[in-house]
Amino acid sequence: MHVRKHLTAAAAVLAAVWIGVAATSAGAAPSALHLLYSGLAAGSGSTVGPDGALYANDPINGTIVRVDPSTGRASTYADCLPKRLVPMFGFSGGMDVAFVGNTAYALVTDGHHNRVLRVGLDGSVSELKGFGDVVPTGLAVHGNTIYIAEAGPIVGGSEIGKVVSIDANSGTVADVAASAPLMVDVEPGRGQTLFGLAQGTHSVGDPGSPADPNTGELLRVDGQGGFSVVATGLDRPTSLEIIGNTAYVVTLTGQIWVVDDIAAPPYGA
Ligand SMILES: [Ca+2]
Repeated sequence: MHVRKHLTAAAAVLAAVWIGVAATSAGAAPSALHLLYSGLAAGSGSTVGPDGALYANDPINGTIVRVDPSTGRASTYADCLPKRLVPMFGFSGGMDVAFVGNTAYALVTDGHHNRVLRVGLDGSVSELKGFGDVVPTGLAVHGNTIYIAEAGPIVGGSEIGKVVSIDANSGTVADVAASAPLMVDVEPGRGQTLFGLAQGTHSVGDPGSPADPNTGELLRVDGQGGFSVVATGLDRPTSLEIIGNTAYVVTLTGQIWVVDDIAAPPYGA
């Protein structure tokens, strides 16, 4: 009941919450993409829980599904969330999920209002940061730094997305890496590494519609204001999680894909 109350209270907003990751193995080149799970009606938002499992939000079924990151074995964690009214409309009302301690929070991006809201543990809501025409789509917190993925304004038919940082104390915004087509999420990896998820190119003019199939990319922030490519050919990815040196990509179509060995030592140091 306690969880249910918080899920409902937080479902109308977007909050900045990031969960720490555990370290596992090192490696050289990234592995080929492989499928972990395909049982969601749709995927929008995910996190790593306090138990080290993946928690993926299914906005069509109104559920949060727990998926074992090693075996792909899945179970329903919560089934009390509001369901998305327009099932395949990728961003409007697109929910995310996060944990604060052992409590789950369901989050909704209000991308077209271009702002990031913070939900207090008491359910209070405050505006953390307002933006111009950039459409914040994903975020991660690392220490006092908040990383935001921005879908970006449409230029020549495609969103020109980027990753920015916000200092949580001063509110100062700085560019981290640009540009990539329709950025939808950002996650820190091992060490100083930082990764972004680009949904891909966009032949439909409506900025609320998903990217073209199989044009998504997993990108690594290169430390020089740009990105390097880790994996391509992702089908409309919506959110990214990283556990150790492995990336988990949730797609709009409800699948979870895995890329192992996304970075090599010295991990951005
Ligand atoms: Ca994420």
